[in-house]
Amino acid sequence: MRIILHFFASAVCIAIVCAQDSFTCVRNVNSCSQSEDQRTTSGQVQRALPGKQGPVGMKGEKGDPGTPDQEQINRLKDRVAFLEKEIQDKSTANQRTTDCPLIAFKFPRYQQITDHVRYRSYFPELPQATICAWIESTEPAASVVPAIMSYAVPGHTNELLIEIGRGRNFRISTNDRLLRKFALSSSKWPYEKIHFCAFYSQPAGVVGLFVNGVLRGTQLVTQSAVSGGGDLVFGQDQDAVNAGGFNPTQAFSGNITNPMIWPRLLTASEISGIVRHCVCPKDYAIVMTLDRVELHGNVEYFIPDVCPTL
Ligand SMILES: [Ca+2]
Repeated sequence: MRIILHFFASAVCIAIVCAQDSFTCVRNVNSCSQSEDQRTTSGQVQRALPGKQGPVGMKGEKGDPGTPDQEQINRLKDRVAFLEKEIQDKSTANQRTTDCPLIAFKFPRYQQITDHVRYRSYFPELPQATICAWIESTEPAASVVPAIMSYAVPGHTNELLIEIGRGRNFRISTNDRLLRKFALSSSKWPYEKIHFCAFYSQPAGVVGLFVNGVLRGTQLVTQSAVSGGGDLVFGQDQDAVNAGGFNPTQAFSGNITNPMIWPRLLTASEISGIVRHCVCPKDYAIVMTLDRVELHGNVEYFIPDVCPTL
C-alpha cells in the first residue's frame, strides 16, 4: 500500500512540473524523485520549491515634503546644540578623569622619632624616577631638617632622600650623595601647600625639580641607579635600614597628600596634568594606598573629598 501511494505521489508531481515547464521537466522530475526519497527516510513533508518572482510593480511618486516652518528649524537647532554640548561635556569629563589615588597622611608633630608611614610592598630598582606629592607644613625650628621621604638599602641609608633643609632648600639625594639643593624661597612654603615633582635619571645624568607644575631647575649629575628591595618611609629620615636610626631633628610635620613615584621622567605636560587636573599617568611604580602602608606613631590618614589641584 505504501509503495502504491509513493508511486501515485511521484506521478502527480511529474505531471504538475511537466505541465508548467516542459524544458525543465527532466531535472524537476529528478527533484521530485529525490524529494520522495527524503520524505520516505525522514517521515516529514518537505516544503515546495519557491515560485518565480513576479514582475516589479510601478513605483509611486514621492509626496511633496513641504517647507519646514521656523518652529521646526528652531527645534532642530536646539537639538543639535544640546547634542554638541553633551559631546563636549563627555569629552571634558574623560580628559579630567581622576586617576590619582587619593590618600593624605597627617604628621602632627615635629621633634619625635615614632611618627612615620612605611611602604610595605616591594620597591623596584629605579635607574630613573619622578617622585611627586602635595605637601603642607608649618615653620620648623631652625635646627630641624624635615625629611619628606627616605629610602634606605644596605650600605646606603640615603639611597633616595628628599628633605627640606635650612633656608628652605629642597634637597634631593641618591646613592648617599646630595645631588642638588633647590631654593623654595620664592614660593610661600611652608605657609601654603605646594606640589613637588623631584626627578633623577641615571641614564640621562640629570636631577631636577618641579614646584606647582613649574620647572625650578635641573642639574647634570653622575649617579647610579637607585637599588631595589630597600625600605621606604615618609616623615622620617632613616640612618639605618628597616626604618631605623631616626633623628628627632629630621622628622616632618604637616600633611603629605598623594605621594607617588613613577619609574621614568614625567613630561612637563604630565606634571601639569597632575597639578591642574588631578590626572596621574597610570604607569607609576609606587603608590602609598592603605593596602600597602603601615602607619606608625601619631600619623593619621584621610581621604580628601576632592583631589587637590591648583
Ligand atoms: Ca639618612
